[in-house]
Amino acid sequence: KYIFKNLWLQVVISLIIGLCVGLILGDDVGVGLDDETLDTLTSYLKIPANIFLSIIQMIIVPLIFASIVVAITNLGAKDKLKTLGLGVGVYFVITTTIAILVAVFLASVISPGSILDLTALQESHDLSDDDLQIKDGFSLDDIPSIIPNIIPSNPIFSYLEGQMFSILVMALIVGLSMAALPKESVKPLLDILESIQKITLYILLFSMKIVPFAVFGLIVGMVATVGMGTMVGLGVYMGTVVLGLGIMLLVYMLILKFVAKRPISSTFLKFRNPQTLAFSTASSMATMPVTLKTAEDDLKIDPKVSKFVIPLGTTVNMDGTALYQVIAVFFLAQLFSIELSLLAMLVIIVTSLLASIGTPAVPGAGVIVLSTILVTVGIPPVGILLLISVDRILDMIRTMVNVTGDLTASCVFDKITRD
Ligand code: DAS
Repeated sequence: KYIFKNLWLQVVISLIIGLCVGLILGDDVGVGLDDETLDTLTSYLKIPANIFLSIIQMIIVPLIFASIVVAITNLGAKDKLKTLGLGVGVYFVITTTIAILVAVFLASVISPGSILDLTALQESHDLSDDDLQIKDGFSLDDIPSIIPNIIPSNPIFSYLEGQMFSILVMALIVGLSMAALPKESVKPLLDILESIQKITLYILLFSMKIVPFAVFGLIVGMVATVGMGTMVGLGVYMGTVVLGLGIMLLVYMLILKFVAKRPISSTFLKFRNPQTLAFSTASSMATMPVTLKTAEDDLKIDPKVSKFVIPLGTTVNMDGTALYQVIAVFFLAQLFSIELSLLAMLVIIVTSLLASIGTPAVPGAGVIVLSTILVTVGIPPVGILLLISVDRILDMIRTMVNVTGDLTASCVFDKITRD
C-alpha cells in the first residue's frame, strides 16, 4: 500500500527492475536478444513513455502561461509592500542568476553529456536523424531579426508552433500589465488563469502515474542496447547537479554571514525542519507552513517580512530548480551533440529564469517545465524521459535548496527592514 501511495518509490523500483531486465535481455551479461526482437520489444515498451510525453506537450503551454501570469500578478498585488516587493524581486533575480551561472560553469567544465556516445543512444531509441531535429546554432548577426521575433506578433501561431520562449515573454508582458492595473479590473482573467493552472496541474499530476511504466520501458530499452554506459553517463550528470546544489548552499551561507549578518552554523541549524520536509516531500508548497513557522518562531523574523517573502519565494524563487534545469539542458545538448553558441546559452539562461518563475512548487514540476526549454533549444523531448528516470532524488535535493533560498531571503529582508 505504502509503495503504491508513493510514486517516487514506484519510479525507483521500476528503475531497478528495468535495469535488471535490461541487463538480462542485453548482451552484456544476459541472453543477448537479436536486434530484430529487441527493436520490436523496445518500440512496445516505449508506448507509456510516448503517452506521457504527449500529455505533457498538450498541457505545458497553458500551464506555464497561467503559472507565470498568476505569479507575477500576485506579486504586484501586495502594493502595501511595494518597495519591499521590488527589492525582493531584484534579490530573487540575483540569486537565481548566480544559480544559473554556477550551472553553466559546472556543465561546461564537467560536460556530463559527453560520456555517453550518441550512436548507442540512437539505436536504443531508434532515434532517426529527423528525430534529432537539431536547430542550427544561433549566430550573432541575426540578432536584429531574432529580438523582435521574441515578442509573439501572432500569439496563436506561436502557441500552435509551440514557440515556448515567445509564450514565456508574452506571459511576462501580460503578467506585468495585470500587476500594474487595479485588481478588480483584472480579476475575471486572473480567476480563469488560476483555474487553468489548477486543471492543467491536476492533469499533470494524474499523468505522473504513467511515469513508473514509462521509466521501466525506457530503462529496459536503454540498458539492453547501450549497456551500463547509460548509467555511468546519468551518474556523472547527477553528480554535477548535486555539486551545483551544494555550491548554492555555500552561497546562502555567505549571504547569511555578510548580508543578513547572522551566525552561519546556528542559523543553518534552525533551517533543518523545513529542509527535511522539503527533501522528503519534494514540494516547497507542502513545506511552506513549516517554513513560515521556522522563520517566525526560530529565526525571529518580523511576520510582516516572512508572510511576504516566504509565499512569494515559494512560488517564484527556485534557485535549485533553475540550476538543475540549466545543467540538464547542457547535459542533453552535449548528449545529442548540439553545439551551444553564446546566444543559445543566453536563450537558455533567460528561459530558465522565466521557467523557474512559472514552475509550480510541486513534486516533479521542475523536470516538466524543463520540456519548454528543451523545445526552445531544439532538443527532442524524448531526452526528457532520460532525465525523469533519475529525477526524483534530484527533485528532493533541489527542493531543499529552494526552501533554503527562501529562508535566506527572509533573513536578508528582515535585516534590511530592521535597518
Ligand atoms: N519540486 C519543486 C519544488 O517544490 C522543485 C522542482 O520540481 O524543481 O520546489
